[in-house]
Amino acid sequence: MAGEPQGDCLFCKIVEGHIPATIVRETETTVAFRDINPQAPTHVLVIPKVHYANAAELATAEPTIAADVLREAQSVADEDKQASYRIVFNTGSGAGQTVFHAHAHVLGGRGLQWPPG
Ligand code: DGP
Repeated sequence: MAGEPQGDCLFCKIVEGHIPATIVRETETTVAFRDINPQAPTHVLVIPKVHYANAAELATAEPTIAADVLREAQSVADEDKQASYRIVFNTGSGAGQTVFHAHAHVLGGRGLQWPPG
């Protein structure tokens, strides 16, 4: 059920500590950890501890936690001393989403092209 831990979800397993990750920040509602396949010097994933398939579902069900994710993205950038950064929410497999637990990519530390690929 949405909002509940999913046994087959990789990011739920990271939240529960069953899969190791390089955690950079943790709050009551979120975890931030370095992406296993970094695309920039700063590439951190900020996830809600609760399971929703994507950012829109999270924002609809838990708007306060969705705001927590955005606030944590800024904190990650601050900790990595990135004055400029990009937040990406891939939504749907056609957009490159591979893990269906809402997550913000926080990217910084290099020039970022626009439009993104
Ligand atoms: P997306 O493609 O938007 O669903 O992003 C999923 C990201 O998750 C992708 O950039 C790679 C990252 N990732 C996948 N598996 C792991 C893992 O086991 N550990 C960590 N730290 N990141 C992972």
